[in-house]
Amino acid sequence: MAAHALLNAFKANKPAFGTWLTTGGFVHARSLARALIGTPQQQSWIMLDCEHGLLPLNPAGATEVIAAIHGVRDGPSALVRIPATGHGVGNGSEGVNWQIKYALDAGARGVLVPMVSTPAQAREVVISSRFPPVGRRGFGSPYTQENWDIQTAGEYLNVANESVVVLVQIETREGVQNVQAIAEVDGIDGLFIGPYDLSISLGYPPPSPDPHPQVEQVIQDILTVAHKAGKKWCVFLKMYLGMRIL
Ligand code: 3PY
Ligand code: MG
Repeated sequence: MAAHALLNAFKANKPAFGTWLTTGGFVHARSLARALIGTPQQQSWIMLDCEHGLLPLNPAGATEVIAAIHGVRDGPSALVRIPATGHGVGNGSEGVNWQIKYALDAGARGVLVPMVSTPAQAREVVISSRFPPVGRRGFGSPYTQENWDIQTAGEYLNVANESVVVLVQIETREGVQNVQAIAEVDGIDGLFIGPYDLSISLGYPPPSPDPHPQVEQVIQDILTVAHKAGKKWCVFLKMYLGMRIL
């Protein structure tokens, strides 16, 4: 099985610390991945932020950074936050569908989709992330397995559905209202809090640095819902310094 530090942490039922990356560059990304090995929190993932970061999906953006990170032996898992939001789902699920495909074809170990507000949107995210018969992710990239350190495309196909981590952001008022149904969608691995969007969507000021106490309560309630559904809960520890998945 290919290296997948985040999945290993999930299987060991351990909190998984990670780092947020907003800029590109092969050498920069490889140095970061190497630097995370042996950190006190055993950081197991790097999130490539193609939504609000300065990192394009393609060309020479996430694709190169994923290769750089996965070239580090026993390094962290590269995940991609795609630019499209759950609101883009429907009528062919425009951005969400092809952007998940680009990120996963480039070898990402998982995806994060912003602003998922309904179970239908969450289901569409899962369907875009999994090969048939579970979903309808297309197959054909000659590069994907190389970035998983897997010999053949067939071997990648055998492990992808159970190895790709699928995370959605709960950060809208509607998402909070539907959070239980979203958490219960099969194939969703975790709910990721977006503290800024969540705060402004609920009518509170943005975190500075902590969220408003009412927003904090909502965040704690989402933790309860996620764990009850057997899913992970993901939160920023300190804006732009680190985050963890519980
Ligand atoms: C938010 O706080 O809304 C985020 O998505 C963090 O980037
Ligand atoms: Mg957000």
